[in-house]
Amino acid sequence: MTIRILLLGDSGVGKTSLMLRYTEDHFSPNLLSTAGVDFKVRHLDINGRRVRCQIWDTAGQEKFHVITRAYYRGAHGIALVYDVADADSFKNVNYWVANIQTHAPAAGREGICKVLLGNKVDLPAEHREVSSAAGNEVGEEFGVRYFEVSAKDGTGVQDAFDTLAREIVEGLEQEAAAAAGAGGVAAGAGGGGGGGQGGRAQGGPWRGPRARRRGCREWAARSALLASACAQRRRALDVCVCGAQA
Ligand SMILES: Nc1nc2c(ncn2[C@@H]2O[C@H](COP(=O)(O)OP(=O)(O)O)[C@@H](O)[C@H]2O)c(=O)[nH]1
Ligand SMILES: [Mg+2]
Repeated sequence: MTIRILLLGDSGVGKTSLMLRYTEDHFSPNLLSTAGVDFKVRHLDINGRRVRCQIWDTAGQEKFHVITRAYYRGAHGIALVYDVADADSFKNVNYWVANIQTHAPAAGREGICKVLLGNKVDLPAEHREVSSAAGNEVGEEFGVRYFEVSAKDGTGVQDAFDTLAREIVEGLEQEAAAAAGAGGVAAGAGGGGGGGQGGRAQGGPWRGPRARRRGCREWAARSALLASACAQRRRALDVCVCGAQA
């Protein structure tokens, strides 16, 4: 199974650093611009299931507040980041939540799992501009869990992303189980429709050159759709168009 988690938040809050800490367990104080890096992967074992967890980074476009639909496509979760030593980045959490509401595809908008991360807690107390209590409060306001993290020394990073990944996987499993429960009805009633979708996904355009060009992104969105359509069929399709095993 592949899940896709997006990083979101103001420029400079440490999104790229968090991605590198979680996927490669290192920190570089002199990160160059992230242009060119789409995502990095960490493999997880959740409830006995192998999960390929993609952490997607912005490519600097957040600087100009131009995160649009394309970035949200196929996302299962969002890690919304601010810098505890930068009050403006904390105020902008509201902006990013609104951005999700505006640009995330309607189907994912409500269901998408989110966590709020207050980064750079390694900094000395005198640099801190946002208290833990304020972070918690905003987390509660938006109904998301709040974590204090540091990409620099690693504090809380694994816990935060692991928690988000688990929430996503368990949500998908529940959806799949619910769909499987109603599967007989759906398959029977859907008949040609359901079968047609499966056939297309197995042998049709999703494996052809066009699908290959679209890559994993499209597949992730597709796989989320299929999860709710038919759990069994989805298992059979858990091979990505790029050849990677989900
Ligand atoms: N002290 C400290 N600095 C950090 C931390 N995370 C990132 N930084 C620094 O903050 C700056 C911006 O980080 P970056 O990951 O590029 O932020 P992005 O623009 O959100 O991707 C860089 O100078 C990082 O070295 C952290 O946890 N602690
Ligand atoms: Mg960056």
